[in-house]
Amino acid sequence: MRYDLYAVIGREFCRDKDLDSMVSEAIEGGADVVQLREKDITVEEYIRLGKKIREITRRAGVGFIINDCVDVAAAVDADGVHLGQDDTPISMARKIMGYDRIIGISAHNLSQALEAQEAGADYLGVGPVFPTPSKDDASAPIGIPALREICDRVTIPVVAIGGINAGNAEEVLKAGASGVAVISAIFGAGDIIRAAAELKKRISIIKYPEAGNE
Ligand code: 3NM
Repeated sequence: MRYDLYAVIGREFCRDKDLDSMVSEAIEGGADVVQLREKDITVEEYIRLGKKIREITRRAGVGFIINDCVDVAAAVDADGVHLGQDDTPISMARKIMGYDRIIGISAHNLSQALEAQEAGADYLGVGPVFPTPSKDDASAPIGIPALREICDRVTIPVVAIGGINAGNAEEVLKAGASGVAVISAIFGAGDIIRAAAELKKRISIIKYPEAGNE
């Protein structure tokens, strides 16, 4: 799975548009993977939304990850689940998801990152790298040096998150992140397709300079 541009979305970030259109526009702009992140929701509703996004992502050939709920991820045939530090333990998640599906874990420091890797995570979501407007209970920003240290010390892909945009993506990727996960940089923009495309272009220039992306 490619994590280059990892779009995180939930209903709370939809303003005048519905979730389906926002996801479609992010994909049109170049999102490689979409995570559906819902907090206050019934399992039934989470599955209903998840099935719709699964259809859109499958048609587009884009990865699809469900936040927090392993059972919802399995029920909607997502490509994987993203777990927080206080969610289902990875060993239990693996039993439900199997080895063909992806398990990502949020890590906010080096010890959590090493522990998640040891426990068998497929990738890490590391952050918040910068202050974020999108998560009320976010921990303090870790900054680029701490991100770099984590990237240097783990072998699984690191997806950086928190306050990332087209203006700072370069330093994040140069610190060793495999990709950037964003909410506001894409979904807070008036033109989602354009914002995603701009960010994707920056990412591609840095990750694949030989491809002549400039
Ligand atoms: N998780 P934005 S920061 C969902 O640090 C999320 O684990 C974080 O939104 C973490 O791109 C965050 O708007 C919010 O800053 C990311």
